[in-house]
Amino acid sequence: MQPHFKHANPALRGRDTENFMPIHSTDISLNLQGASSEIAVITLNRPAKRNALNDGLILALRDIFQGMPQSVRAAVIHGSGDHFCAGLDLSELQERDAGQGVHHSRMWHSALECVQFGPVPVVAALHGAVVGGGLELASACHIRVADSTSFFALPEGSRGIFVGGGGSVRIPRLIGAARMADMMFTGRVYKAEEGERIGLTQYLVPEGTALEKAMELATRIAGNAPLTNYALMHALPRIAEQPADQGFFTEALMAAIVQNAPEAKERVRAFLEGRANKVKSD
Ligand code: 1HE
Repeated sequence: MQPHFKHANPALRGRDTENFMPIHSTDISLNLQGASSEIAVITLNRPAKRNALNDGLILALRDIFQGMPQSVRAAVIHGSGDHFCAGLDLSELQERDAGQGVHHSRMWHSALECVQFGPVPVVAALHGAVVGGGLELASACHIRVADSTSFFALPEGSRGIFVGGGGSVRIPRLIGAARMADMMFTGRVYKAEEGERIGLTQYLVPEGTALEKAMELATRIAGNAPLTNYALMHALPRIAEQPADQGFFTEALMAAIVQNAPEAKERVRAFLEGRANKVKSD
């Protein structure tokens, strides 16, 4: 079982966002946490079906990111029950013709683009099954924290289908095309420790603590200058795809824009005047 995150301020605990925007699925929820409602906690809430992603849930996920309240500076996504996510809801996998198949996959793409290139950085808190479309969703997040019960697989290979939620673009960028092909060819399942070793996740934590760790990280991220977070989400992945010469130039432009923000100047001044934290090794 995942622990339920409790904020220090009881007034904000479990604050519902129905006043901010409609969510057209009971299978996903959004709660704001933090003293200024700066952390969005998004819960896949379909444990009886292992949080399998049906169309309504994917569209609701897109809507949450498109309508994120202004106060939010970082988001955490996690699953209720014993698993993060069992991937595509296979009961909805109907007979589609080729054109419908393209549109269905593109619908997933647009939703997961809203996660990756949305308003705020997203930390995925993973436990249990992180498989198929569940791994595709996790791959669209910016940081992945896995507890020791997590396991990762792409069962599409054995179901006679292919990834359709952007997995073939994002997963090779994390672990390489050869490892992804192996997962799909052979049904290989990576355990939590292996997932961290090969780069699927950045943090490995004890059972039941992924959400707590993800909240800690999101709180730190929310304290960054917003323009720095924006550059990390929107400039860094593009620079990483550019030839070095263009990447250096884009970096220079982004660095100049970010350092010009009044908040950046104040943060640097605070350090020089001994008012800011030093970098510590522990
Ligand atoms: C589901 C799904 C699902 C569970 N769609 N209903 N994904 C998969 O191929 C993974 C399929 N699922 C599993 O391998 C296992 O369910 C788990 C390892 C995730 C969890 O096992 P367990 O023993 O805890 O649960 P369970 O008993 O298998 O499942 C509980 C219920 O959830 C059961 O329904 P019930 O009515 O009999 O209670 C399952 O049928 C249901 N369930 N997973 C529909 N995925 C954009 S393209 C992405 C392509 C893909 O993601 S393909 C990979 C699909």
